[in-house]
Amino acid sequence: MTQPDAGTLERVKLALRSQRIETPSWAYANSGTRFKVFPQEGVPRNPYEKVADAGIVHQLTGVAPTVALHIPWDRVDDYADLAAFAGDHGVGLGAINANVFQDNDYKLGSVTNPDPGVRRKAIDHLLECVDIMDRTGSRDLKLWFSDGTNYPGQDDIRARQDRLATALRETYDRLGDDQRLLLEYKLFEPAFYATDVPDWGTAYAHCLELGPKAQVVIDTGHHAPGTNIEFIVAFLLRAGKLGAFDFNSRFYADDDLMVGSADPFQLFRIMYEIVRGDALAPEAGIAFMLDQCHNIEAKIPAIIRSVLNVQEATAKALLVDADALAAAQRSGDVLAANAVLMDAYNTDVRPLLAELRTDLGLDPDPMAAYARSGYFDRIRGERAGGQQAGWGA
Ligand code: LRH
Ligand code: MN
Repeated sequence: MTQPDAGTLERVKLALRSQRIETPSWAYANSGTRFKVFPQEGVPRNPYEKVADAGIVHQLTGVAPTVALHIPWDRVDDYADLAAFAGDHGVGLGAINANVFQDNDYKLGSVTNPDPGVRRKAIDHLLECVDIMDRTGSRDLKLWFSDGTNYPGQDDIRARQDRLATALRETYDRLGDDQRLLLEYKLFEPAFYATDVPDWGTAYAHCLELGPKAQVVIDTGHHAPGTNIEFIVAFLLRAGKLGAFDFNSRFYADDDLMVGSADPFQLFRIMYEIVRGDALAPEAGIAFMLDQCHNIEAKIPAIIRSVLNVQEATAKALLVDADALAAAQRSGDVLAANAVLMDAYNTDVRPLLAELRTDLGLDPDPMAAYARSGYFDRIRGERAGGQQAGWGA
């Protein structure tokens, strides 16, 4: 196993400098499972405090310059003011996530509901989110639908697809020239028989039908166990229909744990397809977002750790010797080809990343820097009173 030469290390560091990871406002607030959401000291009480926490994550990592919002969890009177506040904290407002999964009216579905009045209400929320994007300057409208059924016969699977397509079409046609619609799929939960957007194929087909401003979101926790997610990445990249990731990790279902914590090798394989597809740089248009909930662990350190996990997987992916790999693949040398990938994966990239942070004028160890910053003690004091923000489930 040869150590990467200086030229390779410089190439890798240069690529890592352009990495951008978007953090989710809701991961700074209380979120958990259907059994219990454990409150924590210092949790934000409003979108401004969530954005401030996103600011410290970017300040310490240098690669998390935007924060995704979720509506209505992050509804404010003045989005331009929130955007200015975010700017003061060194971050921008990112994807706008619609929420048509918590209103009582959506029991039998939102945009796919048998009741046209309920469908209208859901579509109006999606359109309201585009209005908000006009005010926050966000490019992406992210749509996840909890819509589905629990029992065979409960509703007509095809009719629900027609209703979904109608809602997506009206929303798509409302988008501005520089705006996108990102469609997220999920195998199951909260629906337990048929989910209306259950897999990448369904999302891909709807996005093809809609047009170039519609792309697929891969939430890494939304697949059946054993799914080869990097295949989906490679396929959608090749088709020009991969718009974004919701990064997290899981041992069983949609566990929403820290990305890279349950399966760092899978994250490496995913980032290798991104590197192989020349899709890491912001110009490639892929939004790398986290979508996690930190029910028992300290939230800001968990998000910092998650950003570092993505950086580490990306650095390893960038170290893959593409020429050696191509040669081994061409000659059908299975073991040699696998070894090229494993050599990169088994490289300790932490010294390289520490060096990169020093080059960027950052502390080489953001976790230690956060612990020393006194930020938690400050917010614990400042945020003692009031109602902690949460996902209100
Ligand atoms: C659904 C999901 C979706 C978000 C929500 C917080 O499971 O992944 O992306 O809206 O989590
Ligand atoms: Mn998600």
